[in-house]
Amino acid sequence: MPDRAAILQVGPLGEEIDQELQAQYDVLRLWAEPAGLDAVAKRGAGIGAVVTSVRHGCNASLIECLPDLRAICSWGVGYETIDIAAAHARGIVVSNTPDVLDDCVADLAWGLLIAAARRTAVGDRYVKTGQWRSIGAFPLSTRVSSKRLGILGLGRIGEAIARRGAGFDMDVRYHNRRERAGLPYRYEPSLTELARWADFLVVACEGGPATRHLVSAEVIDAMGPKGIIVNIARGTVIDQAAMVRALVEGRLGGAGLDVLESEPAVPPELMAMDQVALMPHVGSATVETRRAMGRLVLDNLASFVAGRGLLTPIRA
Ligand code: 8YV
Repeated sequence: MPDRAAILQVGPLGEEIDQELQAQYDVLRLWAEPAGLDAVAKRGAGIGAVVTSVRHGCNASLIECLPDLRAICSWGVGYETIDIAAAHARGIVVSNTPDVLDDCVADLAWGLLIAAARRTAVGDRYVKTGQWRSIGAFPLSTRVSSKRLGILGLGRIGEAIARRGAGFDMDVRYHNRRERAGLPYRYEPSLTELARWADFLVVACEGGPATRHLVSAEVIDAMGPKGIIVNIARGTVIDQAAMVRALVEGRLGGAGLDVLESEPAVPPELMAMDQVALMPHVGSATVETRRAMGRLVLDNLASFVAGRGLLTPIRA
């Protein structure tokens, strides 16, 4: 039997994938190495691939410890924690797990939009704590159907969110780095103008320094006291302090947030707000999608090791 390819796994990816990696490769498990990076520095030669995730990342110092590194296979669609520039500078290819999670993340965006507008989580507590019986009718909420939906970032996930908008009879417009041809949604070159127009603004762009605080105090003010912001992307895209202030002062109507700026820390003000629906960063977290993401990491790695290249390389 030929030697198994040597790989470095930065963090655990769930029992099923971890076991499959162990069965097929000679795996150095970084998170289980008490010596950490020193162990990699000692045993790094011969390691041709890193398996990681957007949560565990792969920075320039780790890349430097691996003289024979040729590929990084990451779990998750985001890659702001991976030093792509350092990897590409050395000709190291990097893959992520696009496409397979678009539907689940888009579903959750709509779940949060409806939760913030129709107060479904609040209503659930209302019923379960007996207030339906003791107080009676639940306060009126905000209509969702046939409203104006603005999307920041019309990539694959943004498009899946936009498509669902048709089912809610919504007028959909978007803001992107650049306009995309052949789509039935109007491009709005100014994010502030998109926010002024929209009833709901869904944040679906990538994270990292390029998009930090794109949703600024000015954009938040443009949403206005009836506007609702939904974020299924990265907490860093929104100026969170400005958003919390606007919510406290009633200058923003509500928010549905799967992600926060310093997860899992939650600004205490949000905890008490019925107009804010929160989820613990679970956009892709369904059994089916997480399995598909794990499979895509394994398939990328297998394809690379077999000399056929990565299946879903990041071209940034
Ligand atoms: C994960 C994600 O839920 O793919 C991404 O970029 O953010 C999600 O799929 C997240 O990485 C879990 O920590």
